Amino acid sequence: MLKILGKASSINVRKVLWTCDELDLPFFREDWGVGFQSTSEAAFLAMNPNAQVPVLVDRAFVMWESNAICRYLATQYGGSRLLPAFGQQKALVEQWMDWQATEFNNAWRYAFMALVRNSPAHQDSAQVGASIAAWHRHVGIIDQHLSMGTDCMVGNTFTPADIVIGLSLARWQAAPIEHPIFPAVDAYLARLAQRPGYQAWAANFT
Ligand SMILES: N[C@@H](CCC(=O)N[C@@H](CS)C(=O)NCC(=O)O)C(=O)O
Repeated sequence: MLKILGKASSINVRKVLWTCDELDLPFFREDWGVGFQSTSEAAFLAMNPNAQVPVLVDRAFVMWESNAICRYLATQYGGSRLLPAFGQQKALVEQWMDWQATEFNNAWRYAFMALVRNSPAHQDSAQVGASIAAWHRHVGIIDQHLSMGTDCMVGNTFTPADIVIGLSLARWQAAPIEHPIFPAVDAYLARLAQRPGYQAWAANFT
């Protein structure tokens, strides 16, 4: 059975858990990480030298980086169920997933750490304000994209891009900030909320 290492409170771990649910893949999740009592730090670092979760263990195969894990699972176990077979559509899925991991994530990190995690290291109000503005700007990019009339991030078929962007949008929606109105994003989140995977891994977390 697949083993997923990392706390379910981690948004990056939840990408992998939701992907498993979409593919009906049984998995075992364990709260592993540096400092976690039941593991040796050396053993964990041997699996992921970045000391971060998630880590996927698929028999003898070990990998890290949440979005890459989602793509691996879809390719290895999903056939064309989650990842489109057509090259250009698959490329667009990868485009949005890379954008989520780099541009979108970096936009909201400071504000999230300040306002939700109450991190003492993230209390510069100018940086909080800039991060909130960048957060909204990135959500606006998604809103504009979806307002062109697709149900999902790439066409009308649910893909791993919807998992990683859906989780990020759920975090934005739950954040204790004023939210500009983004009708296409609201409608998209309402569609995602129909899915058991969203209900399990996005709806009840910050
Ligand atoms: N780019 C990595 C980022 C992973 C990451 O930042 N993980 C956080 C949790 S969301 C982490 O492991 N933090 C240290 C810890 O929890 O011990 C990925 O997407 O997998």
